[in-house]
Amino acid sequence: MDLKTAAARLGVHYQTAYRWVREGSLSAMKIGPTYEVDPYEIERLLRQRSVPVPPPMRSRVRSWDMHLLRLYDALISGDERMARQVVERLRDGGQETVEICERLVTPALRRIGDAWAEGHVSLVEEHRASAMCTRLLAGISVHPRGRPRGVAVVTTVPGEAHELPGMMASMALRADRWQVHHLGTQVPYDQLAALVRRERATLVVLSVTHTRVQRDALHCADRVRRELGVRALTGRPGATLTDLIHGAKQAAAA
Ligand code: B12
Repeated sequence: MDLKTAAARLGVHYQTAYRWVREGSLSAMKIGPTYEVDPYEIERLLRQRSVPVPPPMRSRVRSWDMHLLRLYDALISGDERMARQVVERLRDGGQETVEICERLVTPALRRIGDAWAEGHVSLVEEHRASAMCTRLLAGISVHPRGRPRGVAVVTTVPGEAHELPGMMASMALRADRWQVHHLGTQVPYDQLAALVRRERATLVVLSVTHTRVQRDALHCADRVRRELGVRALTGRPGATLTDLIHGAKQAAAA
């Protein structure tokens, strides 16, 4: 049978069946310009797909505090290999990226901020640690397959130079199947609006870490809603990624 019929039998889109052929998970023979699939191959794949796939093993973390301490020490001493090991071991043990952010990276950054404010950590040590966190987060970011819930734009308003919370917000949304345009920090309203229109975004997320920009962020979100007719969420220090995911889901459902 041809690939179109095979796709229909398998209950998937033609493009999906075509991708499977290209990847080698569905055997097909190319005859002229078309692919021919053996009906037995369809039966084999249907049988294979009907066997439930067990969820990934997730080992229990006995003490997040211990991992936090190790990560904090690694970040402060500039030991990137150790920091990567702490984070990747947890990831390989099945911990979700959002959980690693919330229970490990965010508390470590807060601790660094407190130590910096008290004069125990220097500016360069803090800069080095932040740069390490950026790379660690990029390394554990996930992009699950599937139809996106919507298109989100993540950034901060001018005056907000803290980029890690926005990065974590983008990671959390991507892990929850949003298509994300991550714009880094400090994007002026007009340019944000142009991109939102061009990409037909359905959600704008403004991260806030520096309390001084909270009002500007709320004002910007208000303009996004009124002028662009697009939902907008603003963060605040201490707000969680779980709050964000929840708010984004509500926005998508409304
Ligand atoms: C690293 C850092 C910097 C770096 C940032 C580098 C980088 N690449 O990002 C640099 C050096 C640039 C910097 C600069 C400054 N910083 Co600074 N910085 C920090 C530090 C140590 C970590 C920042 C961070 O990532 N925190 C974010 C996480 C860890 O916490 P969070 O805010 O709760 O984030 C969560 C939520 O935001 C949520 N989230 C994200 N998006 C969204 C969206 C929605 C809708 C929702 C619901 C949730 C959500 O997810 C995050 C993760 O869980 C903090 C310490 C701290 N306590 O945060 C200080 C801190 C934020 N900085 C501070 C200060 C004072 C400054 C400066 C003014 C210093 C100066 N004199 O120049 C400047 C301001 C720059 C500016 N204009 O923005 C203060 C802020 C105090 C205040 N009242 O706001 C802090 C708290 C340090 C302190 N203890 O005093 N900083």
